[in-house]
Amino acid sequence: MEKPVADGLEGLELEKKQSHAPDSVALGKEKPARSAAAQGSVSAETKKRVERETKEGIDCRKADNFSAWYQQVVIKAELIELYDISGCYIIRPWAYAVWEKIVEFFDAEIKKLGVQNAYFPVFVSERRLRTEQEHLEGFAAEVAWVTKSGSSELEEPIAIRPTSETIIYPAMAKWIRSHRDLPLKLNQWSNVVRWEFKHPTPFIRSREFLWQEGHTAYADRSAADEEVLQILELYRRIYEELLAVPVIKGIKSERERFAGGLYTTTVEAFVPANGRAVQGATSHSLGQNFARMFGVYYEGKDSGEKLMPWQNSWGCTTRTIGVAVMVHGDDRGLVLPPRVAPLQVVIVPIIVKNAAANVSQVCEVLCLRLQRANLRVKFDDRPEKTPGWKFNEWELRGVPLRIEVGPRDVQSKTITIARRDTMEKRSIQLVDWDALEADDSFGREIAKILDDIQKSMFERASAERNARIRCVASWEPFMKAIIERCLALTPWCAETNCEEQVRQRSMQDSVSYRERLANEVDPAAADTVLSGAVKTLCMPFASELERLRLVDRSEYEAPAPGKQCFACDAAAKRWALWGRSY
Ligand code: 87F
Repeated sequence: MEKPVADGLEGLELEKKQSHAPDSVALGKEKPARSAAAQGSVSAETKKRVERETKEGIDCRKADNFSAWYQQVVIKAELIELYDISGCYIIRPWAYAVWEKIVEFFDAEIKKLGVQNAYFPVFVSERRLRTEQEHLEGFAAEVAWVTKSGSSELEEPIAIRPTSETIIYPAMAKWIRSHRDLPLKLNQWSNVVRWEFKHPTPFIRSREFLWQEGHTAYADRSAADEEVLQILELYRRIYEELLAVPVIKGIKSERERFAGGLYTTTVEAFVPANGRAVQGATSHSLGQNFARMFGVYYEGKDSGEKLMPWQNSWGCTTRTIGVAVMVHGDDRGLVLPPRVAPLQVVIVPIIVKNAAANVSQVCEVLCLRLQRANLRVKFDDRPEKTPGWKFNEWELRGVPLRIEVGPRDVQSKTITIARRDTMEKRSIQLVDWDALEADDSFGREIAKILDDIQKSMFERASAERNARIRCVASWEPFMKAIIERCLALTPWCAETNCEEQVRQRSMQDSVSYRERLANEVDPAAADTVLSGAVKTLCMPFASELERLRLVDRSEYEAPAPGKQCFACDAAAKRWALWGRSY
């Protein structure tokens, strides 16, 4: 029996989750606005309070206990709510809005490529699911089945889709008759269920998740191959341009590719805080394997002979959100890149009783101005919350930019802006309040700052990741890189046997390293050594090796002739990127 656990959250005081900063204020411990006004030092007082309150937000540090930190961030920033089925989470509006930004971008882009959306049933019969034994083999244990309706057993159990090849391809077989029906390009936005047994992590590994799955069929093999890469490029853009997370594009090894197809391409991300890689999204060439299994044939142009189309499939999931949280979040909570942030700017008034200046009115004008500049902005005019409480809450929730307006700002025609990514504060001089309403330079200026935040978040994440990729040519430095939670780029023979050897040997080496630490050097550090096997993340494309600048230009395509595999005696054929992954 599964116990309705909160997935490793037992240690968290969940019932206290509403009680970050706000409580001290709600309980009336402080009356900051009034006393501060009397002294004319609102901002100093506010600052002090923010510091106190911040400690009540996320109560552990990202660098000290990454998984506790992550669990707290996703809950306290209101991205997820826990659920009483292990591995299932409620996606709250704040996270769903991020997903909608990804959907909006990707959906528009695939439509430009001529892809059409459709929706297929969530259930699949056992017979259909089994049509495809080869690829199911490794996955069968993860398939969830419905066996009853009410109290009576179903005649035949039906599976809940873990992916939809077996649901979509029988329909495609009916719809594809002649070469005129090709290419056929379908996509569905849906949920899928995979009954994972590994430790669940919100967004990253959950038993139900949202995704898109694209399924396409071409007469022309090279057009199919081209699409695999076009889609992969869109996945890169989701990560790099929307989420400000750098990824590496490449092709999966034989061991890691989707078994039902010909080859798998991937975008791989990295979480510096714990040294784990994470598969971002995959785009597969299926060749004609599925067409053969599901009887997808069409009549050729000239001969009228029966031909099989070339198929692709590709998918990207709500995991994207988790990766962005892990990469950008800090000790204060979430840090959202402006392009996907549900709110890009929050305006917080510093209201001081009896002050002559009309702070609220100014805030409203600023808010309207930014709305008209198509920015996602909120004027946080809740009277029952102090400015410090609001600062704290919006920082926790990752809003990229805060605008503060106080009475002195109104007098001096300035506003204070605070960037969430760098926590940097500065004031901006405005020309005239009266002219503001008719002038859109303010909107443009804020939009420019948001662009700058987006850009610098990506640059910072890239620099952090790049510093953690090591190019190594033999076992010792390879293991050193892995133990130090880096990714390793190596010359590799590309043999499955060798990858298996590396897995096992790296596991043994980590265990003995851990034991040595525990017994001799530093017992406390032993617990922080990552366990688990090392695998190939991908064999990066030449274009990616060029971007990374880790190997000589002459070796972008492949290691120089004569180079040896870092792990065995064979000749090196490819560059491979290795790491521990989610
Ligand atoms: C789990 C249970 C049953 C992954 C599974 O990547 C089947 C599967 O086929 C399974 N987990 N896969 C591979 C999915 C391949 C492919 N499907 C379309 C994608 C992208 C979207």
